[in-house]
Amino acid sequence: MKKVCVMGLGYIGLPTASVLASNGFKVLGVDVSANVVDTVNAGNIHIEEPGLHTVVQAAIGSGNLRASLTPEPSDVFFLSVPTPMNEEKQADMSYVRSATEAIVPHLQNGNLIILESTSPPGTCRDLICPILEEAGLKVGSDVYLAHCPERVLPGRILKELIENDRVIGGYGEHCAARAEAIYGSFVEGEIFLTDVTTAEMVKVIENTFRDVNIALANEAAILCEKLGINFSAVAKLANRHPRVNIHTAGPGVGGHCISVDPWFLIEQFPEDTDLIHRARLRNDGMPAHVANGVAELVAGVDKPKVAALGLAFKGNVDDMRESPSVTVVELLQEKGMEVAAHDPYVKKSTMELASIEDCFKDADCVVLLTDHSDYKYLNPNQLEKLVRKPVLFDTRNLLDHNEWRKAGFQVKVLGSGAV
Ligand code: SAJ
Repeated sequence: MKKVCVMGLGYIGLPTASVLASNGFKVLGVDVSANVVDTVNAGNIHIEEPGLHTVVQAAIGSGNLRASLTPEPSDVFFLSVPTPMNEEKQADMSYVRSATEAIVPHLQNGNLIILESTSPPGTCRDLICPILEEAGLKVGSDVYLAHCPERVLPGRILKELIENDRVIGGYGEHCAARAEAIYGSFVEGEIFLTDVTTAEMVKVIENTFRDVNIALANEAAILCEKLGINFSAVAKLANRHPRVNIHTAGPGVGGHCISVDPWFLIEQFPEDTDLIHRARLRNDGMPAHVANGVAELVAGVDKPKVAALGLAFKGNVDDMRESPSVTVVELLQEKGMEVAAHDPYVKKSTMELASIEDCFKDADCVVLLTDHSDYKYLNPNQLEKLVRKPVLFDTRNLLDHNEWRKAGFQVKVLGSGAV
């Protein structure tokens, strides 16, 4: 099993393809975008991820990695395509479907197909298997099918791809064991074998666990605001209990995973997902809570200007997918406020980006939305001279509030009842 074809060269596919190439596999990376294919073939990358450029460059240089618009016959096919959500909060499985259909003409006896994309439980059994069987391929004897959901954290992808434990679900025993042979060649974490639908559910419930727990933190933060106490102090003390782990409150949950995957379960089982659904709504309601907080801080100001710090969905990444920071900015604009947004990581954005000086200049309120570490190094004494009104709303509890207060800022923190 030396020849590998990776369908989809995004956040997961490209790192996986290059790690496989650096472990001696002959890898063809396939993407529907000619721009992505050309970029990768030139040894460059189209996404921001620490260390990835070097690994891709080395993989292309070694001749083990090539990119193309079309698949070719291989021993193993990885499906690492997006599984986004449409406007109706339904899983859009069209990329998985078209990637499967694209490999069908190239499949040969003994080939292994591995679905890496996070997918609604039942995808391998009810979507991929029928496509393969319709093409006359018996799964489990002619070809093998497995699901090995990715679990990496953006910003640490290359490290986690190797170090994390992996769950491999097989469509029958042979399938999982074959996939284990591939992952075993580069994964240093433990590998656990199970059936395909269990593996699908494991991944979706991992991210749902996180979403529900973040919703609990956000709900507790709102209660603390009403009680006039500080959520971070409550969480810190509660977390001294050996079996309690209160998550961090913030302006909402973004990214392509945690804010999306719980909907897969809600869509499939609307009658049985009250808790998951409520948690989703709580997290989706946080941008409005933040926007209302800003509106209170600028009440009475004529044509207020807001300095928004951070557009990415979380700190130290350039990814704006489903970012609550973007939703906050849009809500502030809808309320008639002028917003100057800054982000040190985001390079391409549909939203206009301001330099840090232009962002702060004449602002009536500074709202920190994304927890980029860079913002800890801002000097409030200098910034106080740029703004019109020294008001800070820290929605991530990131900054040194004493320093900002000393510089003359009025400070509000999400989850804290005291301004
Ligand atoms: N967030 C909070 N409070 C917290 C933790 C996170 O508000 O206590 C927010 C973040 O700011 C962000 C969102 O939640 O907007 C999600 O951030 P994250 O760091 O929890 O998750 P992702 O989307 O970057 O990556 C997750 C990871 N899952 C977990 O940590 C359980 C990763 O391991 C998965 O592989 C990835 O989703 C995925 O692809 O599913």
